[in-house]
Amino acid sequence: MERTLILIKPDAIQRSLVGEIINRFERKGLKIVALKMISLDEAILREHYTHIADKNFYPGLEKWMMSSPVIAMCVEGYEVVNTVRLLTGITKARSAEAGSIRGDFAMSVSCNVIHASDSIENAIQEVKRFFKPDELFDYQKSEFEHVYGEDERT
Ligand code: 3AN
Repeated sequence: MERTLILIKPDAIQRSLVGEIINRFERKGLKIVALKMISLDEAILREHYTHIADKNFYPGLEKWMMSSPVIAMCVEGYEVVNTVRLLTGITKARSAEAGSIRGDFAMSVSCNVIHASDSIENAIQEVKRFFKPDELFDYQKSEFEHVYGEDERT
């Protein structure tokens, strides 16, 4: 089973959307294997956003991502990286598909409520970046018997 990283960003914290967002992932049938509130610093943000660190909007993004704590989550499921991106919606939230998290809860390109890993390779790196091994929990979720077919559960 794949694992992926989700960050619930400062706008979602300020707008009291944390429960609503976690609920979306739970209702989809995903398994939460790690969850914590953390404050980010320049170093971790520069590493996390290497691909956009040279953009003119980066200093504002960095400042904003440090403006409040964020919630970091790791969820597990069959082909979950792609599923979580679909549930997230596109970067420009006001054009994101209705029914997606950004489509339902945000209007902005910068304040777009959550981050979700965009590939399996990045998910592996990002989960390691935000969680120590002992913060990730291996356990059986009995619900999986009803969420997946037998061939999808291994
Ligand atoms: P995504 O989060 O959809 O994968 P990325 O990786 O291109 O998008 O961008 C990372 C984050 O940088 C976005 N979630 C958003 O907060 C911010 N961002 C991206 N593009 C812009 C932009 N043009 N102006 C301001 N902030 C942006």
